[in-house]
Order: sequence, then structure tokens, then C-alpha cells
Amino acid sequence: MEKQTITHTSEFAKDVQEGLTAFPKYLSSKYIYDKKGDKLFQDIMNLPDYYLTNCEFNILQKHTQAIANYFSSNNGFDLIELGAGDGKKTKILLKHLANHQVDFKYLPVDISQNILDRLEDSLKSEIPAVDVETLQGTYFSVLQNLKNYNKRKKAIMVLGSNIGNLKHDQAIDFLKNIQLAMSEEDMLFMGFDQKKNPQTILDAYNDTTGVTEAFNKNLLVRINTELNADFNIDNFKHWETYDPETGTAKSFLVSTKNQDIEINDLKLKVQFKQWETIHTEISQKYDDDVVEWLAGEAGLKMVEFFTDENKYYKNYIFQK
Ligand code: AVI
Repeated sequence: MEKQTITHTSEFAKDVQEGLTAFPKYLSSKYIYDKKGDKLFQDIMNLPDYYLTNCEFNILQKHTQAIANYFSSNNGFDLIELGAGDGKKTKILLKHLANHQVDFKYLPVDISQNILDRLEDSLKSEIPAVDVETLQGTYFSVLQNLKNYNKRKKAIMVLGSNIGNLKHDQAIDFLKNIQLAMSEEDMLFMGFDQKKNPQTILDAYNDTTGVTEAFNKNLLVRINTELNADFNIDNFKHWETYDPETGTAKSFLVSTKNQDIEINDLKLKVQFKQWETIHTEISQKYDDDVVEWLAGEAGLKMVEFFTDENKYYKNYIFQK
């Protein structure tokens, strides 16, 4: 019987083909996040060296009342969180709002219905007073639909310095899309990891436990399982760089030997020379000037920020 040809037209297949036939090779970090990638990221957030999560947790804990004051309005408000995750940090705010009987609705947005279902279940048992409506989809499609939602104040929240995984031009587009969904009274509350001692940043992305390495290599694991490829992940090394001038941390996978990889579903053979790289992720670090510039380009102005005692991390409030 003739072997059946599977033609892959998925975005993942297309992007893998494009990135691994380019010079230098690259893959998008957005593909790290399947079920296993989500779990590895949860593990990263619990690493002592990955300071971002704790800093933001502390900021939310210390400034809950002030943040809540910015969000609140006489007719109540809708709290829209883009990339909700497990909600661990958001729950600090939700508990405070519920305890103070503030009139609000929580709308977590995520691409993964699985994550949203788990979040909704945990909220039902932990903070039953919160009115929740989950919204599954890409940020872009959900923002489009939210433009005229409810006609009352919107507080849009993006935690975790997720914007740092975008290059500046993409970050401006992202902010612009949010700005277009906002009206005059709405606010955007967003976390930005700050420039700091370069060693602290490198340590956050180079943990000795190997979790970040497994997270980065999950890209190759996905290509193996979803596109029928034969990457031997032991033949690649996780490598992190940080440029203190630009504030850009970069992740790579480095081929430790000459090797040929077959990606059967793409009918593609990819050759790697020894020490050749695949660039997989950027994690941008910021200062106030850069944040103000990005916001300005997107038609937003910074009205306030909150930080931790080391000034490692900042959550900014923006308005139109
Ligand atoms: C999700 N994102 C903000 C993380 C970061 O810090 O860039 C992803 C990550 N990559 C390696 N460790 C964590």
C-alpha cells in the first residue's frame, strides 16, 4: 500500500518550516505552551531564581487598596485579564474586591479552555462571591469583541511581564490593540520586568535544576510528537544571553554536533552544523523611558506605577 502523504497546513507546521529553513534558525516561544509547556512554566514560577513572580505577588499584596482604587468606578467595572494562567496573583486583588463588596465582574481571557476551566473551578471554591465569565480565544479576537461590552469602565490587566516576549514593534502593536478597545475612563494595568544586575537576570533564565532547559526544549519535543520528527534533545544545549545595553535576554538551543533531523510530516531534512543555534525566545527588560516610549507610540500615557523594594519589577497603570 502506498504511504499516505499528510500535508500539514497548520500555523505551527508553517512556522516550524519557515524558522528551521531560515538563516540563522529560529522558532517562536509561543509554541512552548502545550500542556507540558504550561506545567513547566508553572514550575519555573516556583523557582527561587525566577524572581519575577514573587516581585509581582509582593507588589499586588502591598498595594492592593491603591490598585483597587484606580480600578473602581461608581457604576462598577469589568476586570479583564489577558493571559489569566492559574490566577494565583490575581486572587489577591479579587479577594480584596470581594471582601469590600465592590461591584465588578472578572473576565479572564486565555487561549486555553483547560486553563480557564481550572481557574473558574478554583474561584468557585475559594472566592464564590466573584462573578466570573471566562473568555476563550486569542487576545486580539477577544479585545475586538470587548470594545462595546457592558458600556461600563474596563480595567484591562496583563501580568507576568508577558509583553517581554514580544519585540518592541510587536509590543507596540499589542498595546495599540488594547488602546483601541479602551474608552477614556478605562485603565490598563500591566507588569514590566525591569533592567537590573545582569547576573540576576541570567540566573533567572539559567536555573541549575534544568527546568528552564526542559521548557525551552519542549519546542523540539512538540515538533517530534506533532510533526513526526526525530530530534534527539540531548544533542542540544540551552543557552541564555543578556545584553544590558538593550535589556534583551535571549534563549537559544545550540546543536552540540553536526546532525541531520528528519521532520517527516513536512518532508523536510534540517541540517545542523556543530554549535549552530536556534533562537527561541526573547525576554525583554525595561526602564521607565522605554515603557513610556512604547506606551506613547501606542497612544497611551502612563499615570502611575507600583514597584517592589528592590525595584526589580514594575506594574504600570496606563490610560488613553
Ligand atoms: C511568560 N514569560 C514572561 C516568561 C519570561 O520570563 O520571559 C517565559 C519564560 N521563559 C523562560 N523562563 C520563563
